[in-house]
Parts: sequence; C-alpha cells; structure tokens
Amino acid sequence: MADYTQMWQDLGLDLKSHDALLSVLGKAYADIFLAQKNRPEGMKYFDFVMSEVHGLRIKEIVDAKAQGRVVVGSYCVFVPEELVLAVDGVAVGLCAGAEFGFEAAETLLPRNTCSLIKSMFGFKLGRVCPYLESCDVVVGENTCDGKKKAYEIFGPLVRDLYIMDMPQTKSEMGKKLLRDEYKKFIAKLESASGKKITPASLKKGIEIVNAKRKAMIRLNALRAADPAPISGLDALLISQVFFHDDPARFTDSVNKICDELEVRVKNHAGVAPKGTTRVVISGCPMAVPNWKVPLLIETSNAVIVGEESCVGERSTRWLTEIKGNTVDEMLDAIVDRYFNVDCAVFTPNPSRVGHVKEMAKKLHANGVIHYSLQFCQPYIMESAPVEKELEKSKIPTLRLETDYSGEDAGQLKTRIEAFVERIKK
Ligand code: BJ8
Repeated sequence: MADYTQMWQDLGLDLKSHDALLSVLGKAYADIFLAQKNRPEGMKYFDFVMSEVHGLRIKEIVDAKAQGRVVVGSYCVFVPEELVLAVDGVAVGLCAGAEFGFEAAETLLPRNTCSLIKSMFGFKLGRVCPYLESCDVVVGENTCDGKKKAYEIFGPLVRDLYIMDMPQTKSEMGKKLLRDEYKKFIAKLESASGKKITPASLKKGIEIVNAKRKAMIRLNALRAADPAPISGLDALLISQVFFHDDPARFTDSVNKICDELEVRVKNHAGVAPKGTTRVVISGCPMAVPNWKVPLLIETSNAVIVGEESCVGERSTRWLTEIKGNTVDEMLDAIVDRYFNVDCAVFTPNPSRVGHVKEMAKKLHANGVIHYSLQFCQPYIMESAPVEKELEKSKIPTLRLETDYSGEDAGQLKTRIEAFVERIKK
C-alpha cells in the first residue's frame, strides 16, 4: 500500500490507533482468507480491495469530494443508494464489525448494547474509520430501539447526522411513512449536494444499483451447486465489499468471478468435497471484519452456501423496477422495493422465515445457523419462532448468540461441530 499518512491525518484520524487496527486486520485477513484452499482467481480483486480498504478507496472518495460530490454514509440497507447516486453522490456503508474502542463506547452507552452499535461508537471515538470521517452526511435510521436511541448520542459526535424515521409494520400507513421519509431524504440530498434529482439521474442511479444486485443474485444462485464453487467466507467478503466499493467496478468484478464459478460448476470443481455439510446463515448483519462465526463453521467440516442477512440476500434479492416518467413515479417503485426488506424490526415479520426456508431449499442446505448479536432484541426474539418453523419443516437449526469478542470461540466451535454431526446423522 502507498503512503496515505497525510490523507489520514487530513481526515483527522488517530494515526497510532489506526495503524494498530490496520495491522491486526491485515493479519486476521491473511490468516482467515488467504489461508483458504482452492479460492477462485477472481478473489484476487477482493483481496486487493481489502488491502487498500483504507487507502485507495478512501483516496477515490476524497477525490470525489474535491470534485464537489457529496459523500453519504449509512448504517442500514433501508437508505436507498439509488437516491444518493441520483445526486451524483457517493454512498458508503458504515456498519462496523470489530471490537474496537468498546471501553470508550461504554462511557456513553449501556454495557448491554449490541456490538454493532458499540463498534459504531468505538470507531468514531477512536477516530479510526476514514469512511466515517469522509462523510458529509451520515444517515441514522430509526430501526431498532438500540440504534434509534444511540443516534441521539451519536448526533453531536458527527458533522451532519440526518435522522430518517422508519415504519415498524408492513401496513399502508407504514408504507406511506417510508415514502414521506424518502421524499424528505431527497430534499436533504439535494440541499447537501446542490444538485437536483431528475428522472434521468434517478433512472441512472436505479440502473447502477440494480446491476450490482443482479450480479449478487447471480453469484448467490451459483452457490446452489455441490461442490460449492466458493466458500461462505469469500462470498460474505464480497457482500461486505458491496457496501463501500465503486458500484460499477464492483459489479464488473462480481460478474467476472461468476464467469469463473460457472466453469467450476460445469467441471464439478469446488472449495470443499461434494457432499460436505451445507448450511445457510440467517440473522444479524455481519459487517467487516466480523468473520468469527463463518470461520468457525467452515473449519468444522461444513460450507456456508447462503446468507439470509442484510450483508447477504436480504439487501440484494429485490430489484427496483424501472417505471414511471417523473421522480415521484420512480420514487413509488423505490418504496415498493424497499418495503419488501424483512428486517426483524418489523412486526409481524412472516416473510423472513419464509425466505430462510426458500433459501435452504434452493441452495440444498442441510441446516440453518441462526446468528444473533447479544442484546439484539429484534433478532433474538425472532430466533425461537424461526427455529420452530424451520424444524417443523425438517430443517435442522442451531441458534447462536454472540458478540465481537473471541472469548466464546471455543464454546461456539463445540456447538457448531455438534450441530454438523447431528446433521450428518
Ligand atoms: S434492515 S438488520 S441493516 S436495521 S444488531 S443495531 S438490529 S440491536 S442492524 Fe439492521 Fe437495517 Fe434491519 Fe438490516 Fe439493532 Fe440488532 Fe444491533 Fe442491528
């Protein structure tokens, strides 16, 4: 990596802490990803992206800012990237997946807060995230109670925190609320960027994001093959990169890897022997560098073939229909698309379990591992009914609750191994 010290300094990063974080990450990446066998050649692009995740990509974002483009960060897949692109902005996902700065975070938050929220504070208080420090606007969405209340404390810490309200039910009223909020968000984007959204710019934004999603749909479908052509770890990494890479380049790279995987499938080649136990992961999103549970699964004689998660199919499986001639008409299509997202903050939320079942079937999974972050009430609450419903459909299910620490790794591994054994029997 080139020397980006000046850029990081200009962004206000704490260079010492940032260096420490990068060196831990670099080592973890080499141990977890580069050590895998039979990786597709196409993963080289994603290895490169990760090696430059705080370097080249940040430079591109800084350069985009210098050209007058607005940078918009978000913590949730309910923030439409299409709208950000329609003002020629740069959208970046900010969710953090590392146990960093938790002590400082706990001076502002209750200890029994989920790791994702603590990490968001830890990265800010520790000044180690160049994505967050590059943002002109950060969107805080009122989804779960944890995030909703945390944004009240987060607001004064960031340049411009824009709060987006969110519905909690899939009702007509809920849909209207979402539409009104997206409408207000358009006004915010227009004032922050100084650019007006036009039907042409919105159509272009929709096309770019749809292409990205289509590439992910293609990738996820290829994972139905046995032997699995790509590991769950690598597929998860691609889903994580989805949130911060240049969209067109990302799409191109995913399609290239899909071309390669199609050949693998044709030749019955894969990352694990045919007949290896196949699992789907379902639950909370796994942000970079949260790789703990997938690593434990894939080192326990199993392969992950799908993720029912916002860093996974929950954020990519629906496209936005391109219809209408006005911004308002196109916004209707955007609302229709996002209103499908079956996050556990909705009540009731029956389509989610339906989708897990559908994924298990189409991906020929032998079981489902339900993953919840500790203190995440929406997903923990849903985990028991999801397990019950899946077991009723003869899909073996294991419920895990964990955090970002490595402390429970041994215990989790024992449970995962026992689950894999149970499936085999
Ligand atoms: S659409 S899943 S990205 S809200 S883990 S902070 S839910 S207490 S992340 Fe999410 Fe949007 Fe839903 Fe997806 Fe709260 Fe749970 Fe923490 Fe969570």
